[in-house]
Amino acid sequence: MIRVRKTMMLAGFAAVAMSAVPANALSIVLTNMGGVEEGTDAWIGFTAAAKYWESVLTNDVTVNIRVGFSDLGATTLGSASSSGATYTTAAYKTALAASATSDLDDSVVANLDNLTSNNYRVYTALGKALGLYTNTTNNDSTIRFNNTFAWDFNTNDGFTGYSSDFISVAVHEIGHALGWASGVTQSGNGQAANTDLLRYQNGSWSMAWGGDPYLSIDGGETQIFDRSWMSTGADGRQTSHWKDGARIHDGVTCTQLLEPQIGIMDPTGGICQQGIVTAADLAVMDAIGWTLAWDILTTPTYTFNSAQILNAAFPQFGAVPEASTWAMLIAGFGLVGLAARRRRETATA
Ligand SMILES: [Ca+2]
Ligand SMILES: [Ca+2]
Ligand SMILES: [Zn+2]
Repeated sequence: MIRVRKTMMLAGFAAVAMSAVPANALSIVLTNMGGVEEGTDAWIGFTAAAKYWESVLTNDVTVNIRVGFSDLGATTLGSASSSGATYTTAAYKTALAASATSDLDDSVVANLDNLTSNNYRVYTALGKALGLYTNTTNNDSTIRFNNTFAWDFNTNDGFTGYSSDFISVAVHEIGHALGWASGVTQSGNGQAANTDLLRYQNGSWSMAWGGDPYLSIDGGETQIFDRSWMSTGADGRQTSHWKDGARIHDGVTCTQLLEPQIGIMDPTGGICQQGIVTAADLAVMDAIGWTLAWDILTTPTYTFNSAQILNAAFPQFGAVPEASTWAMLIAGFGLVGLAARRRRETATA
């Protein structure tokens, strides 16, 4: 097991990176289960994704995530299996109110009476942010990538062949691990969890399967940034996601988006499709108990794509330098160059 610590990758450019770390900061500790050895494309991708979440969430907690590869079948890019704990809804509401720091939080807290379930389930990573979960050593989530897919690890230069965006899937799966998830199930007996306090249908708080669910921070009156439809379950998409954006996708050639995705927590990632984090993704994180590095309500058009996420963590990959420069960078930083390894990832679980 290799524990991926921030200090390892900061070695080459410590002065630049450390100046951006706030006094209070999230720390995501990645533990390799196989295929994510230090210096590999997968390690760089996972580390960049983790550093992105660390840069936007300021809660002073440590989240432990195991990462690896498995054969997840023909249609699944990645998966996150996360630990959780159940609290009385009263205790959960108290913790959420106590953690409120933003205008967005104040709006959520003002509408907590709409949440009428008896109990509420919270992933352990989110529980740490809320002060509900204090164990610091247990694993919070296990993330697996499909080892049968072709992955592209650097979207600065587009996609090589018909491949999928590794970093955006890593950001998406870590998003689930941090609590971007629903408890809505087809049986109707799903326990309200994580993002469900924001889930409404026709102005009323709802845990129903199907229909037209959306997330709201103002008691169901409006959608978050006017577009926060959710997957319904009945639409064939898992309920822990935004509503799937219309697209043309044959599973072989490049996917064609017919409308912008609501955010990185869209349920599907297409071939040759760059993932993009939006203000809506982050607003939900703020609402469920995390503290953001800035007031997201002031930046409703915020976006950050997978290339920007890679470049923020590993600036040496950002400019797509000429071949001779690549060799120098690789030697200088002791990393395996992404450019030299543009091929189907063959890591094994
Ligand atoms: Ca590429
Ligand atoms: Ca918050
Ligand atoms: Zn997902």
